[in-house]
Amino acid sequence: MDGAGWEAPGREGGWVKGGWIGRGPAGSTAWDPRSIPRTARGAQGAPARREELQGAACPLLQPPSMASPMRNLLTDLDRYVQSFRVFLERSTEHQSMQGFVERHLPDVIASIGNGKSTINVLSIGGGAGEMDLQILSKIRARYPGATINNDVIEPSADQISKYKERVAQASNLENIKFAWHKETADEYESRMNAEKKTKKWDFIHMIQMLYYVKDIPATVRYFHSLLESQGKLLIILVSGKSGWETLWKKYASSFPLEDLCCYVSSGDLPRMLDSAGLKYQLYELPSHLDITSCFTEGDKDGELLLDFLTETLDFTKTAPPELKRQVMEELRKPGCSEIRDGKVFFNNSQGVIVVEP
Ligand code: SAH
Ligand code: HSM
Repeated sequence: MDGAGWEAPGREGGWVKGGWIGRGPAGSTAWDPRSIPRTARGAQGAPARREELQGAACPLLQPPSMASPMRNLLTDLDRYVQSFRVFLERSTEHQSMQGFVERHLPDVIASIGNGKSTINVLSIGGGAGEMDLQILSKIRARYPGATINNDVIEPSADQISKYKERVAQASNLENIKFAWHKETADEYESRMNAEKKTKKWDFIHMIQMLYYVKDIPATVRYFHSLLESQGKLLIILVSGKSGWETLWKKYASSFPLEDLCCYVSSGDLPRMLDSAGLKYQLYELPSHLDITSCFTEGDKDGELLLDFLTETLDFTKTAPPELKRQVMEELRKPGCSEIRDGKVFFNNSQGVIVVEP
């Protein structure tokens, strides 16, 4: 992967970057799920331990004896979804992904359904289905005669209901059967184990959701094991070159992770996948997020964006003033953002990882 820059508006590109990156060493040794326990990366880029992330070492937190009022954003899934929607409105996230779907997905899915009359697709954390439907339309186009089963694992009832509305309004979904499961990725795995099922899939995707599982390597390994012999696993995460990396490397230990989320970027995946001997391709997608409203006191959308950036429920009202001051200052710096025409554009570049069966 080269050091793809990110594109603020007005620069020459929209979506531009992609390319073959690497493969795991053939026959390399066993995967150690403990190697990167659900983690943020430490200051030197090494995985940090959960205890370190949760505050012991952080000078900005109150002493352990004083309970912090900060709660993880996922403790209120409705507010999480609300903040995600504002994030989508102010960012080019889905547009960047759409560029990938147009330019690269046809090659990725070129052989997943060869010789099959039914193609099984599993979406983990499918949200309101915007990206899912784009992916399905490419699979539909490549395999016009096949029936497609699309199963969605998604814990938010609100997201599922938006997804269903979108499907009801779409006109190009012939022969695609949808099934929604209101559960997390971990719950899906437990349910399958309890039912002693190992249903296989031709295409599995996890778009911007791996932050929310308990054990990232074990989750990737589990879902990879469900791939059919020609299947593919697509993972999208924030890029290791994004503003997220800068912000979270410095402040992950100050944010309330509460065992509900962690920081991981596409930059963490190669080590994990290499140690499992898996082959993969990486693509870098430039994207930005307009965070100007975060700097206007009392701006509701700005507050929701700050929640999303810090994974903290009501960050503005619950963060200690010194932490808030530092985070606001950090968000304007070049490691996180670019200031153009009086607006602050946070570097929201993403990494796409396509794992071979
Ligand atoms: N893939 C969609 C949504 C990404 S937002 C898109 O890119 O637009 C992350 C999604 O993951 C949310 O819809 C959230 O409800 C869901 N989610 C949160 N925790 C999860 C978990 N443990 N397992 C599966 N999905 C989860
Ligand atoms: N920590 C959430 C990062 C993200 N999710 C970006 C979607 N886009």
